[in-house]
Amino acid sequence: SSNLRKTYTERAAVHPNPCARTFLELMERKRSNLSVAVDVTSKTELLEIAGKVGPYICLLKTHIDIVNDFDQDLVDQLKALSKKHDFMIFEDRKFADIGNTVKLQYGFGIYRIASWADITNCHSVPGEGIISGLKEIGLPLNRGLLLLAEMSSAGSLATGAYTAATVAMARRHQDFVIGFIAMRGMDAEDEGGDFIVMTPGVSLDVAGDGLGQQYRTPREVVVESGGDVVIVGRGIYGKGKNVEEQAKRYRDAGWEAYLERPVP
Ligand code: BMP
Repeated sequence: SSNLRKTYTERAAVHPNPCARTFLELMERKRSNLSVAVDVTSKTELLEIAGKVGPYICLLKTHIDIVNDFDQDLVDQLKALSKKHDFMIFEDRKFADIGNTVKLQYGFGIYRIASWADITNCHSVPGEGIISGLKEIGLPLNRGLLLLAEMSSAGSLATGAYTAATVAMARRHQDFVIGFIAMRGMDAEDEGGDFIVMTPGVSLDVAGDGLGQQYRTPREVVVESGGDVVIVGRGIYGKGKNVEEQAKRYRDAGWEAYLERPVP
């Protein structure tokens, strides 16, 4: 997969998708391929962690529907932090319904995800209509979509033919699909095009969480498996952690791995 070995800057220079281009440029400018998954249930805590990790990340990943006291002000403040610290926002919504329904879920309701999230993601299980539906809302706003090609959890059914069909689907929608959630480089670039691979299940300290999550190190993900972005959650803000210290630690580990990645 030749594209995966090119630098983010080289890829940005020729990428046809504005959202992907902006993101690749941001990673190189900020020297960060770290995304932090802030899975907390209060607005104050979410904003506090976002403010602390902001200087070290390229992408803030949210699960907005777990916030007890969600309001529009939370979104406004997250947007302000993303401007202040130069990061993009990824709502990890994992849409999984028919095209018409996901369109409504993406654009409407309390969260109005498309209005603030630069990137979101969906499962490929319903078939291609899910991409077409989301695209109707997201494309006019220059948003980007990731397909879940694989998952980090034990026993995931997203393997083999399912993963291959997901990659093929992405290839047919390169105006909107900018990449994958996957555990390794997807080789989708071998036939042209460029997909950003974001990999969750990353920890420098532990192997799992007792609920099926499986962790690998940034080096395993980026150097050995060809992932582009490491997604780290509890490894950064878990019990007793110094959030800034851990964010810097994972940012450094991710970037060192990127620099170590073999070049053509
Ligand atoms: P943590 O590092 O605390 O295990 O968090 C991982 C994050 O990545 C969670 O927000 C989870 O929803 C997400 N995630 C994952 O762990 N595995 C996947 O395959 C896909 C995900 O989005």
